[in-house]
Amino acid sequence: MSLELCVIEGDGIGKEVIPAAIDVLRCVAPNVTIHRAEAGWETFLRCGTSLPNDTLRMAHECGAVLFGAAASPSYPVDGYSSPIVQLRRGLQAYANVRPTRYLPVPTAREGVNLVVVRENTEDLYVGHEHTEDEGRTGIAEKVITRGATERVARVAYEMATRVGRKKVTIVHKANVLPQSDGLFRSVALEIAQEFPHILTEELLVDTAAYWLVKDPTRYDVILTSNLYGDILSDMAAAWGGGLGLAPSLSVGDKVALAEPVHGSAPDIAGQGVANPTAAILSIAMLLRHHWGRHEDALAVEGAVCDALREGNHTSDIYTEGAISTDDFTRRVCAHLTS
Ligand code: GGG
Repeated sequence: MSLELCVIEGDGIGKEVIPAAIDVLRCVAPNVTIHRAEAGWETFLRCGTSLPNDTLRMAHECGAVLFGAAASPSYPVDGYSSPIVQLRRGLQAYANVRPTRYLPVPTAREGVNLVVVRENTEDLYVGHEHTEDEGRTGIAEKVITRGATERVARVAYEMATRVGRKKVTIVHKANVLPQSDGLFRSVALEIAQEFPHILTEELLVDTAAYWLVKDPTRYDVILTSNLYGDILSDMAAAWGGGLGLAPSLSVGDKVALAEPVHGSAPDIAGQGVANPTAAILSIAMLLRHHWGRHEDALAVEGAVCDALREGNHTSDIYTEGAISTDDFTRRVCAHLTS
């Protein structure tokens, strides 16, 4: 089968970790065809849009996308909206799967093995915001629908069933937001009934955050809405050793979008020191879940673990003895080609 991959490096360290991940992909799939496309803040400054139509078309055509990072400003810019949020919605890549598993680095916690399944297309991220009262009041609309909740819940429970996970924790704040989070809760619980072999529990998001800090090993699968999933998955990533090691895959009915959980990291961009592990492990998720190449996925994950176990690390893990993005990538590739 020929593999077609749309590659969008985006901003900042996206330009460093994505080429690294492609180098690793080529070790296991030398015939992959790469279609380059652009998106991000720099694209906006150059073209007046953060996600050109050509990019979205290419992403649709390939069906598989590797995205680096976006660097959206935290203040309103006329005509700008987040390219990654647009891309996830435009592709209807509606479930964002973010695993956190112990990796052999001193910053990771042994025994952690959880996955956050985050709804990816709605909630506050629909971006319906406005100001009133001459800018003294900011208002954002939170959208939760039955359809989007059903499909993300099915992804969570079907994945749990497929990979032999035992428990799904539904996370919401339905006691304060009964119309929106209340709908998420009731629809997720309805879907849960179709999967009686999986234990279901529910937690309010604040309690869920408390337990994620106190004992992350209590979690198996966390199913939640967009904003809570964004926050909880970054928290979880700390237990996996750090954001530099945290992969993700957004899945829909037709497409899959692999991207590291981390952002563009402007503080270290351009220095060649970014950790490519999250991007490389995102490629492994694409290999396994989208292309069905389980052996290749295992080989990539094994090579990353071997490289880390030997003590190879970038400076986000710890500074003493840290190596560059390229050197770390070479060590991973060496394990795949030896
Ligand atoms: N790779 C994920 C990523 O770029 N995260 C940062 C993020 O969510 N940015 C949103 C944006 O800048 O539009």
